[in-house]
Amino acid sequence: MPKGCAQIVPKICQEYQNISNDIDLLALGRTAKSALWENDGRGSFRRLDQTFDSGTRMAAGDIDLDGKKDLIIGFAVWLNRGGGRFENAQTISPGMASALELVDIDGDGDLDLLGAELDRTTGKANLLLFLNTLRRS
Ligand SMILES: [Ca+2]
Ligand SMILES: [Ca+2]
Ligand SMILES: [Ca+2]
Repeated sequence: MPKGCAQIVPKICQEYQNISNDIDLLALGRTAKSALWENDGRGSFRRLDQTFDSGTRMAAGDIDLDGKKDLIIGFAVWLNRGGGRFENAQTISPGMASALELVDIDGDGDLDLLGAELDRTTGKANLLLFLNTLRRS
């Protein structure tokens, strides 16, 4: 688990820095919906109204380069529209991610998605690379 991450049974939580430049929590549901909890900066968290599909892995980064951090949950892309609202822009693979990383693989200035999914029939992990087409290298 990443640094600063706590366990909320039965959900996994991971740190996510979002609206007010403090550390918010994304509670990932393995079968239930995932939810975002905003840190009020005074030690309390408020659950936002919007829910997300279930997923066991997430990544955060500014995918569309608008200055607001977006989310990948599973292989679903959620663009941050501000005010705690996220738009499901794309689901790029039906698979269940076992690892996700947003990184500018091709060096063109936008974040690309590197993922891994477990192939349950072979027991091997498939490495998946999705290039962000916002900027073309
Ligand atoms: Ca963004
Ligand atoms: Ca890129
Ligand atoms: Ca690109």
